[in-house]
Formats: sequence, structure tokens, C-alpha cells
Amino acid sequence: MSFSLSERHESLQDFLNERAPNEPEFHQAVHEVIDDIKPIIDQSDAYKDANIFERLVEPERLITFQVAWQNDAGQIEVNRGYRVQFNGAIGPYKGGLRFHPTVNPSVLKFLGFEQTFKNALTGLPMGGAKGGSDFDPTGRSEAEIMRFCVAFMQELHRHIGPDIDVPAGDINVGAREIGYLFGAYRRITGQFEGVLTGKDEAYAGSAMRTEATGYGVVYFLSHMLQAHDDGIDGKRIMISGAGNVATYAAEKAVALGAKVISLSDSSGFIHDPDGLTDEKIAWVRTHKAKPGASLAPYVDQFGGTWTEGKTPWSLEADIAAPCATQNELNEDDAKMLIDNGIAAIIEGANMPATAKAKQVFAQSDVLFAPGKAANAGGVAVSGLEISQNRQRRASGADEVDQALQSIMADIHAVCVSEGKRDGRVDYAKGANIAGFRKVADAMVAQGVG
Ligand code: NDP
Ligand code: 2IT
Repeated sequence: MSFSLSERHESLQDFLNERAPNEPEFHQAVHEVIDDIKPIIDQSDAYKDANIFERLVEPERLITFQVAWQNDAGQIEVNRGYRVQFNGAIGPYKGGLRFHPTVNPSVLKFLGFEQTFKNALTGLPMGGAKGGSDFDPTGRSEAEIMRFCVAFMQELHRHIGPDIDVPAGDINVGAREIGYLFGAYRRITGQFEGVLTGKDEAYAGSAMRTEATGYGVVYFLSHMLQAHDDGIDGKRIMISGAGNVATYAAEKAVALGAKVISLSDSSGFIHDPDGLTDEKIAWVRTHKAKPGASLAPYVDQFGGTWTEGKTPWSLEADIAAPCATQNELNEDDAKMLIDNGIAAIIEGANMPATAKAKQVFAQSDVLFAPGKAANAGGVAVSGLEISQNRQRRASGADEVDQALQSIMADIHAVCVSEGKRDGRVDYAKGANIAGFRKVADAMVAQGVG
């Protein structure tokens, strides 16, 4: 079945049902862009002749492999590993690795598809990819995590390389896992090369990569507020998640004078009406480094309240920053946020708001920053890490932070210029159009064969 954009909208769902059955997250990510890019395609014979849309929603490669590894009890466990090389038109494939029991082809295809747009927005030459495994690190020992990473790389190494595909971290893959993965790659191939980003600075990692996504989220938020005659100082921000993106977003927001009143994890959320501090954030990072540790003991340490099994969206604040995972903010949450007077939503995670939640935001006058723009700072600094590795040099933290700020400012600016709608800025539209144009033009220029 082929899909004609001139047909009615429902035909997209038929097309996706046939081409990508049982992949709801991937369908959601495609539906998120179609309304914005359809008019662009309609206006371009080149895009239509090159069948850009149908090619854009089909990953160039989806690799699935067995990961067999030995647990501490000496038993052999089997997980499934993946790499989705989604679109390589503008550069070597680039995107993170996620270890989580929810990882499946639908989740990775949505992430790889979004990554394609996001990477284009950074202005750096990186194609879109994603990968990972259904491995659940919860309760695993460090030795088990290391053995899993080594077994995972035993297969992944043949599909990646500095000019082919450069993975990085994502949920449950941070500096520790990248270290084990890099060590395995180096031992298997005998090459010390920039094949992964998010490495420690001790072995060719970039300064600021750890901070980059969360800091970038807050830089984007600052620009968005400034463009609307407002600022971050004094704002009450609720953040979900308690990992890399959430804690560095919290750190930068606090540094810029905001009051961060929540964090969350898969077991519940904390509400700290006094606001987080650097000391509290440092405690969260150390505590959460243990696989499976719940945030709950935060309140014994610092006060506030713990709510089991819920997300923080019922709180009152000026800004909501979902920084945990996909579809963590639904339609009812969106209505509640609006009823409680929220001014802006900024997506630190990838696709944290459901399609219906986005509709609610679109019908209101809240500012909404989509993940593919707002959280692009992480992959942007990954791009800078690739350049540093190529040149065998290391940029200082100030230099990288300046570059990150400038990239986030540029992404904000392009969202504004492409996203104007009825006297307002539709940031999602701006991000979709700007990312799309760059990738589509590269695809047209390169032809098929
Ligand atoms: P981490 O593993 O560091 O943290 C993830 C956090 O989200 C944890 O607090 C975790 O809770 C929570 N979480 C994960 N899955 C779920 C779930 N199903 N339900 C509720 N809570 C959940 O990951 P990151 O901070 O790196 O990633 C967070 C989000 O940001 C993801 O959407 C990721 O794709 C996105 N992102 C990450 C980038 C990066 O550079 N790391 C770059 C751009 C986007 P628990 O500890 O209980 O599991
Ligand atoms: O979703 C993302 O942008 C990431 N997980 C970071 C990808 C990267 O290659 O740095």
C-alpha cells in the first residue's frame, strides 16, 4: 500500500496500520508531524516526486539481535537488542540507547523518527537513530550491568562506527553504561575512536555532555519566556523524572532563580514547596544511581510530601517540565494544568504529552515547547563531542556551554520563524517544518538508486 498525502487524513492511519501494525507510539509520532508538513509537501513537486513522506516514515534499517549474558547466579539470561537507523540523509546515524522493559520496535521507531527531526534542528550533520534493549536494570548489580553491556556490544559493534552510527545514552544508559559499552567496543575492534558519545572526560568525552540536555531545556524555556515578555526568575516549575534530564534541568532552573517544586520517578512524585537546592539535587543523583531506588526517602531527608504512584501534574505551578518518559502527561492532566493556571509546558522527555493532551494545549493560550526542539541540547553536545574526537582535542566547559546556548537560541529562533500562526508562535509546527525541510532537501539532492 502506498500513501497519498492528497487523500483524507484517515488514510494515514490505514497506511500506518498496514506498514507498521501494532506500533502505537510510532503512529503517534508520525501523526504529530503530518498536519505541519503536509502543506510543505503539497507545495513542492520535488518532495512529491521523490515520495519523501513515505520514505521518511520507513526506517532505513531496523536491526534486532539476541543478547545472551550471565547473571550473578551464573544463569544465562536472554534479552533483545535493537538499533533503528532511521534516516541518514544529513549525516551518520546518531541517537541514544535505552535499556528499559518497555523498549520495543514501536518505541524505538518513534524515538528514531523524532531524532531525525531533532538532529536536523541542531544544525549539525547527524542522521536519526535510536536503539537499546528490553533489559531491566532494576535491582541488578553493577557487575550484571557491565556483563549485559559487554554482551550487547558484542553484536552492536558491527553496525556502528564514527562515520556510520554513533550511539549515546538515554533512559538507564548514562556515563557508567557508556563506559562499559565503549570498553567492550575498544576491546572487540582494537580501535579507540569516537563511536559513542556521553563518554567520561577521562577518555575523550566532552565537557558538559552530562548537563547538556537539562541545561538546554532551560535555555530554550528562557528564550520562549523572553520572546513573550516574561522570564524564568521567580517562576514555580514542576519537573517530572529524577534522572539525567530532570536533575540537570532542575539545577539550571534553580541557578536562574526559579523554584523547582517537584521531581518524580516510576514509583511516585515528591512535592517540595520550599524548592529544590543544589544539595537536594546532589542527594537525588547519588540516591538514584542505585538501579531501582525509589525517590520516596527524599521526604525523610528534606521534608515535603511523597505521593505514591502518581505524576506531579496536580500541583500548582507556572511551568510544567515533563522529563521522564513518553505519554506521562495525558488529557486529564493537561486540563488540570490549564485549570490551575499553567503558563508554559516544556517537553524535556521525548513525546511526554499524549496526542490528546497536546490538543488541549493547542486550544488554550499556554506556551508549548515540543521535545524535539526543547531537549535537542543533549544530542547537540553529542555532535560537538564527535567533532572534538575527530580533532583529538577537548573543548573546555565554558566553550561547550556557550556553543550549547547558541544552538538552543538558534533552535528557538527557527521555531519562531517557521511556527508563526495567527499572531502566535506554534513551536511544534516550527520545529516540525524546520527539521523536515532540512532532511527532505538532503533526500531530494541524493536521489535514490
Ligand atoms: P534517566 O534514566 O536518567 O531517567 C529517567 C527518569 O524517568 C527516571 O526518574 C525514571 O524513573 C523515570 N521513568 C523512566 N521510565 C518511566 C516510566 N515508564 N514511568 C515513569 N517514570 C519513568 O533518563 P534520561 O533523564 O536520560 O531520559 C528522560 C527522558 O529524556 C526520556 O524521554 C529520554 O528519551 C529523554 N531524553 C534524554 C536525553 C539525554 O541526553 N539523556 C536527550 C533528550 C531526551 P525510575 O528511576 O523509577 O525508573
Ligand atoms: O533523545 C536524545 O536526543 C538522546 N537520548 C541523546 C542522543 C545523543 O546521541 O546524544
